[in-house]
Amino acid sequence: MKQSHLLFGFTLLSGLLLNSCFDSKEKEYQSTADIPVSREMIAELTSPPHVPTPVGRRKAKKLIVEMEILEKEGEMTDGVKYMYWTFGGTVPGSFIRTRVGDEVEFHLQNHPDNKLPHNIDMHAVTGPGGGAESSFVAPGHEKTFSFKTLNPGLFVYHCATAPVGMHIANGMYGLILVEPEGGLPPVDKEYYIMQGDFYTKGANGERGLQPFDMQKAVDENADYVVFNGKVGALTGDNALTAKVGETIRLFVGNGGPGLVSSFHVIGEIFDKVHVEGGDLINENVQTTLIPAGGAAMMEFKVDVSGTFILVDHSIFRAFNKGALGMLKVEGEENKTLYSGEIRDDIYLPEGPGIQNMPTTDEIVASEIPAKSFEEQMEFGKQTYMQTCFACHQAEGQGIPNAFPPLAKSDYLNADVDRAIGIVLHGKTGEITVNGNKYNSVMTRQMLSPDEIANVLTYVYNSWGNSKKVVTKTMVEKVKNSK
Ligand code: HEC
Ligand SMILES: [Cu+2]
Repeated sequence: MKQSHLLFGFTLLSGLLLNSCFDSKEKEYQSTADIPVSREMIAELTSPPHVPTPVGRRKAKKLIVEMEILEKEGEMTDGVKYMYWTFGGTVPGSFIRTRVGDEVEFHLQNHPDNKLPHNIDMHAVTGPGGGAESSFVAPGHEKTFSFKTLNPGLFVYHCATAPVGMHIANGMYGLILVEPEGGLPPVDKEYYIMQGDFYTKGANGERGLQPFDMQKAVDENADYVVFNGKVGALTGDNALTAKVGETIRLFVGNGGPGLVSSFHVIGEIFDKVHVEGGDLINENVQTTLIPAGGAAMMEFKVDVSGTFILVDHSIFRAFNKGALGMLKVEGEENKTLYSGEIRDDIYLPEGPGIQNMPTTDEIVASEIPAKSFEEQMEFGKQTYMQTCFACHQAEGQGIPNAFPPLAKSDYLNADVDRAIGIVLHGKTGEITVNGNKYNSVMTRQMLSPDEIANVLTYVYNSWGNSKKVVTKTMVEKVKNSK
């Protein structure tokens, strides 16, 4: 059938019968610009990490999008507030899901309580400024414009009001998906993630309402690099979830404004990546690059249970600036695919071959026991710098969301025997230290009772802690009580 026939039939009847006829014939259009739209539909918008229902086999429609801009205070991390500028009240902004050929009627509303004018530039738009020129809207006003989605793919949208960098840095970005005709192949779970870098007057972790720092932004010297607008948006109770055997699709964008993301999921391999959000599919990818103002779609099947950590593999951003999320996969373990630790052996290249790791009972202090408090402190500090430092840091300050502080730790100071037990046996499960929750793993430390007594004495007598002295006898008592 020719295009003119289709259009003719459509205007005459637009009935079910003809709609199903379009299903098979739409591909015959010369260009996506010619795809006709049938009926109107209000777009479903979702806040991250959720995405709207897939388009499936629906026809191209006139799709009404109503997006409200809200300037509102939020929390960057514990105790740190930030004035976010948002599309739809969240960072990133509401997810918009369209299909190729849709005619999007976009209503951009600037809430009357907002202080500034804004607009929107959608990378899915073919037209001047991606819509920015037609959508510049003052507080208390609404602007309407429309566009046709010509190219399938995953696209970034953002505010483009001067100073553009500042509007983006404050959280004004999101994703708009244009599905191909017939929709993307179905998967079990879909999630929406967007990275962004934030620049605050105070250093990372400095409390209070933090204003935007223009100079740091110009220097691309970010204090926070985060997924979904804040530290911890995708960790702990907010973690993404899945079940073993499911296929996951991630829609990942990067709002920037400054930094490029090396997106990686620790312990997973992307079966498929829609490179840069377009049609090109790369397979079996470890880390995919997401440019500022760009996006990518990844698909992978989760075969093994456990917690998988999402990071920007510019790794200090993950562990020190917040670019860390979690995907918790529930289900059966699969020992064939991943055994877990099988054995922990001592490796001595010049020794008598492989032996089993001694239990703490068999560990004998290599050094002469400390005779005084000063010696305990000295030896304890050595052990601390060799053993504990990597996680709990030089001044016992820990690392937010990963390693709890030992400095002024209410948890530590409340119970000496419990602290001894943690160093003896390790610790996992949720604990609260100074009001913050941690749910991680501290492995068993291979230390003698003397060394444990010294290191804990050092910890208790440093950084504002309760100045307890821990003796070898106390350590042995805890050890034998189990
Ligand atoms: C590999 C990283 C790592 C190392 C090394 C490590 N810890 Fe921990 N530690 C942790 C984690 C993670 C937790 C929290 C565990 C949880 O969430 O259940 C923790 C918790 C603790 C706690 C209780 C919580 C608090 O902040 O008071 C104490 C006490 C502690 N560690 C002491 C030590 C000492 C002393 C050493 C060195 C002998 C040490 N740790 C070495 C990671 C580590
Ligand atoms: Cu703006």
